[in-house]
Amino acid sequence: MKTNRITVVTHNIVKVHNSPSIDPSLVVQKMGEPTHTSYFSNRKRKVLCAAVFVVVVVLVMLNILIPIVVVRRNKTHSSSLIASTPTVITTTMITGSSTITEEGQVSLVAVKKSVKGVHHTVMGGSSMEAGAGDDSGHYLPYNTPAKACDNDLTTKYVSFGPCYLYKDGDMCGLNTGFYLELQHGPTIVNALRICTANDSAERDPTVVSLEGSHISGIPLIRGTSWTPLYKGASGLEKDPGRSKCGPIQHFDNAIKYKSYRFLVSGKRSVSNSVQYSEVQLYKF
Ligand SMILES: [Ca+2]
Repeated sequence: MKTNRITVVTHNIVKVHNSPSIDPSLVVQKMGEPTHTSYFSNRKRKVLCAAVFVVVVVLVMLNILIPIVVVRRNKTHSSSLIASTPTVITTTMITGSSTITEEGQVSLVAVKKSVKGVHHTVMGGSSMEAGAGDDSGHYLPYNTPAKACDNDLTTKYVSFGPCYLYKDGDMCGLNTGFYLELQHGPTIVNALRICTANDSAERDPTVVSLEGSHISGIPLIRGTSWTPLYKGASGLEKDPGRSKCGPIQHFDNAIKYKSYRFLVSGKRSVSNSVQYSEVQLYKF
């Protein structure tokens, strides 16, 4: 019995042995020629490859686009938060062993931390700069004008005005004060509050004034730089006690000023100076 034996000679040729009944021209063919079955297999393969390619492209695009969308949303959210941040901030006041949070209080952090002490200065007039020392026209070196703006009731500003350490009088300490430019820029101020120092109630200010200015720097020394906003009671007419704040004094103002000048023109009693632990400005 004869058997047909097929040998693969090459990748492209098939040869049939010992089969005289089969015409070799019918069985020798190129393997690469497509049959009906291989045609559909190739088509399925192509469709599958195309589908995989589309899925890969979609996944790549999602990986790129999703982070971009998230980042943009976060940026938009952050921008809206920044835009809604008020210029008036909440600050914390140090009161010895405890702290008090004040709503609506304007930060008195000054540009370049510069708080200029003045003496012999009245509302609407030019400023006479005060220095550190214990003579007339000076303030005590450890009780600087910056101590009236540091949110700390345990520190104070002591200014002699026309007097000095060992001379008391009715006018001592009057027409003194300070001015500064707000670090966070122009802000509306329509209220103020004064806080007493740790001792010497006779030095408490009873009549004060506040002025605003759109100017900054050296020209602030000119009286014409300033617009009057308030002159009147300090709120300390009735002594609230040592290192305590008086009631808030309100006044009308709807204009933002970048600089403010505070002056004292009345005090409680005979003394060698005027002193206070804090001047607080508010926007309501
Ligand atoms: Ca203080």
